[in-house]
Amino acid sequence: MKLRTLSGAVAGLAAVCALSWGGTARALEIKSSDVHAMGYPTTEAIAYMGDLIETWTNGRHTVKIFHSMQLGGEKEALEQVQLGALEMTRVSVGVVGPIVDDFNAFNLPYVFRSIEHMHNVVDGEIGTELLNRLEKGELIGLGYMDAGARSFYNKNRAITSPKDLEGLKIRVMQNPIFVEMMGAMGGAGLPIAFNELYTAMQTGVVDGAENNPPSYSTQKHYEVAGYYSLTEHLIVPEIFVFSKRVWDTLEPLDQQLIRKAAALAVIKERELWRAMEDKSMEELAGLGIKINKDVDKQAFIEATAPVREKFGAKYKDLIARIEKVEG
Ligand code: BDP
Repeated sequence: MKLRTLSGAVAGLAAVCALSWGGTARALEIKSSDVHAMGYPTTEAIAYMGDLIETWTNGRHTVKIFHSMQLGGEKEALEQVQLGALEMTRVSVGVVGPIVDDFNAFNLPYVFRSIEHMHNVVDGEIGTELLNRLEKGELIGLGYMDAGARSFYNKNRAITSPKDLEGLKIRVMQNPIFVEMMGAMGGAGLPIAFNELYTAMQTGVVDGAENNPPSYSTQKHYEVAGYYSLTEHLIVPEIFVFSKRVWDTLEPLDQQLIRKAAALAVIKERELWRAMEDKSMEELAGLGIKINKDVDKQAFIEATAPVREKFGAKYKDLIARIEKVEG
């Protein structure tokens, strides 16, 4: 939906809500967690969503953000949301696969041909279908956010082809797919929570990790892993979810308002993301980080074919549909 149409729809909805709530509807402080600090596109988009919700409900509902890993890693955050102890969280789809496994179709290396391809998939019927399936994992899927493409960084050397990963221990997100992906590429994958990663690299538990430029830069991972090679092997979107347990206690009109605010937050994050990615690359270059663009992508695509075959077997139809989407 276009931004203006959406805003118009929201204004109407807010008016209806104001008439029908009277003084009795419950007030909720929506606690939302994120591993990133304020200023990052995801946290800022949730803050924006919070402002909208607060305005539209005349302050009856508010959003409080627990940023910068105050509540720990993403696996734990998702568990808290499933239990209803936390209302909302924004996480990488990377850690959602173990809960609703269809999401693993998005977690396969090189399954998306480009960012545009990923956008077309998550913005289309496949994206909606998967968001709806989160309900069976006690979650309400509110929307996707951008996270660009993930590439390798380490303290030893530039990565040009899979053979450069041999002997390197690389941290991956907590999902078996990524461990196998690393194995297929020639390295060793160690699943470690994001909040433990800096120390893990500093103390040599791992030699490096993989992530998008904004995460690499804002977490200052370059201080302990100064070679960044643009392999772009994963295009994993982010997702923000609401606790189904809490959701089910909300008035339908409140639910609609939250969904509208979420849709606007998605648009906001995408804008912020574009700017942040450019800014991060400039910052990294300015810091003298060794950015390697000379990557044999085809060799990485070929090396990871067995991972797509093995894990993709379960979602053959879904993957065939993803392939057909343009972009
Ligand atoms: C970042 C994501 C964040 C993940 C992190 C990771 O924004 O949600 O927790 O990667 O690698 O890009 O764990």
